[in-house]
Amino acid sequence: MTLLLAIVVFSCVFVACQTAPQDQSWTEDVVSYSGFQLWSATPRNKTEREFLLKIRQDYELEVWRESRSDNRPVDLLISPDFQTELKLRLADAQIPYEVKIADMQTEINNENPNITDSGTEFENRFSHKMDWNSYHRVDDIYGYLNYLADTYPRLVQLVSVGSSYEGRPLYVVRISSSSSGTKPAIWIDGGIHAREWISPAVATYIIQQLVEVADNERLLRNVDWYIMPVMNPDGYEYTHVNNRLWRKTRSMTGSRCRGADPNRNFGYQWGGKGTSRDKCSEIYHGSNAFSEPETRAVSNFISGKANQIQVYLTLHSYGQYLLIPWGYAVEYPADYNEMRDLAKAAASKFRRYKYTVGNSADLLYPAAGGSDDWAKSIGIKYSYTVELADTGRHGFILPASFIQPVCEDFFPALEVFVDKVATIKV
Ligand code: 0X9
Ligand code: ZN
Repeated sequence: MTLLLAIVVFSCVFVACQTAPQDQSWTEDVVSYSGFQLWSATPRNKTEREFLLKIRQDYELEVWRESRSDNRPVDLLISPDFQTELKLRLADAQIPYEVKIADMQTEINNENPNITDSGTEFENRFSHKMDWNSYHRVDDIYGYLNYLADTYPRLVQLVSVGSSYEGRPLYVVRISSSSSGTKPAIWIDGGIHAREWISPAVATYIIQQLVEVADNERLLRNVDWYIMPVMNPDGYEYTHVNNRLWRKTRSMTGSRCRGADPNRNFGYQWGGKGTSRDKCSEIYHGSNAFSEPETRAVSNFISGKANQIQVYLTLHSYGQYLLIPWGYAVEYPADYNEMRDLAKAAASKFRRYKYTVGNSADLLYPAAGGSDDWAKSIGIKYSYTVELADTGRHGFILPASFIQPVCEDFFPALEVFVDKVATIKV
């Protein structure tokens, strides 16, 4: 075991730290983040920005959050091997930084309570293991979706839109109070990025609220819902079993590195800014647009319903943003102001967490091949990326105790989208 860990750490230090401890396709190792830290460094001017960029390149650091302007922090995952050296370099350059997470593995170990007991209790009572007190595996999530389809057949339809690279079903839940799908519809997806666990948790919570809470019936009256809680199930499972910080799909690339970034793989402006042709990069765009079975299946399904779907929401983390296209460059759609007004109305519903609304490339960074841009490009007028909580204290490793507050805060905002599209004739 010690030897295995040593191998894992060795492969990280000397091979591919830009991508965190990289894939070990030659064995089913578990990646340890023992000793890894999350640092937040704040450049105050161009010289400091350039210095940080140089450091990122020198040590092939993984970036959790980009700095978008002076005085905005960049979050960096730092291997224990570089910490002493980097402390000195940052001190020399007088760049302020803060250690946000002192030991990533401890943070990971404390993130998700053991779910065995509550799961069994739930299974006995409800024939499923789902709850929103912990993060669940794909089996629990799919078990819950099947339970809903069986229990509420007039309301819920479980559609398999294809299979993932590793053969898992790609499920979309259709929730409709009428048997014919002629109402305007809202699409929500989660789990494009494997490690952003809060996203499938929020997507499943929305499903639960729409289906099982009678009071929310009014949200179904004039609108149909298509909700896909886990778009990248292979990656999601991999984060539970092997590498908590995995982001991409799990497809073979013909190199030692697996997977493409599904949010660089959609067929609009594919291969543009903020993407990489390096198969080991976290933002590898794939061999061609829609090379990944997951993005292909989703795009085929949505294309077939492009006239019905009026709102496209894709759930990510972290940062607390409602991001408006375009994301491929700092460009604004002709109807940007309408899109912004609706997003602002939605954001005004949040009570606990404050979300910033704005253009994606401007607020974050340009990144082409995103699902939001693609949805907009095929005519879905209200297309947004939601970056859920938090703003960086925990980042991707958001403790499970945050699930309920984040979900409860988010759900009321959906009313704003419903009211907007309910009267549209499709
Ligand atoms: O980089 C991304 O794919 C998203 N951020 S994340 O931290 N969740 O990875 C932002 C995507 C915004 N949309 C586009 N650039 N099209
Ligand atoms: Zn994401």
